[in-house]
Amino acid sequence: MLLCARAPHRKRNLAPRNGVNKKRIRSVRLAALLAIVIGFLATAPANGATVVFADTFEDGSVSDWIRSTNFAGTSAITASAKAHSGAFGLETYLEVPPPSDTNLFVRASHGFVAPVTATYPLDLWARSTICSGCVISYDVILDGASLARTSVSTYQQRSFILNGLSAGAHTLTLGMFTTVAHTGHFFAAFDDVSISTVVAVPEPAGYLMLLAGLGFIAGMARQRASAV
Ligand SMILES: [Ca+2]
Repeated sequence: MLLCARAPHRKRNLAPRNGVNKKRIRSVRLAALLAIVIGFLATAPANGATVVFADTFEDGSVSDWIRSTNFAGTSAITASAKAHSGAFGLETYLEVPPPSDTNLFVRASHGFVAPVTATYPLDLWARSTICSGCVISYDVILDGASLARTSVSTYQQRSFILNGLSAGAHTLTLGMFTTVAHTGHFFAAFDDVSISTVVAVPEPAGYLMLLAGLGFIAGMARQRASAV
């Protein structure tokens, strides 16, 4: 009798419970979707990187770069086939210095404007050349301050973080430096130079919300699968 009396009661409450469960499922599903949307918005960069200055030298010209040197003989800056990518790279070189000349440089400079005071990554590829009995390096200089003086005979990728670069005009200088080089063609070469703004770093909380939302969705999928 007890079972018979309770059975209809269960049936009467079953529909409302399912209704509550459906509402709960819808609420959880909505919360999960909101978490995913908020997480996505929080993880998406607020703004993409903006290129402040770039040169691949693929126009075959370096006429927009300014040469400077302390060598009295033959020197040049040119778009040459010494490229990391494409057909052209920037080459700075001098020819046949006398043994008595030391600390020679040939440089190419280019101005750029930082739109705001901020941190700017500077990326480029660079190499110097082999020198027997002497040293040849490539120079990377910003506003007259050395960022790198490196001797390497194959192209290498370099990245510099220009911290707190003030808004306004600046000068990037690339070039070769040599000590006691003589009787040869001495160069440093560069390619794919770029200065850009920093891409916004996603907030960790955004990733957590995104993962939470995905977790909810996965959980719901498992529940539905087990219910079937
Ligand atoms: Ca190139």
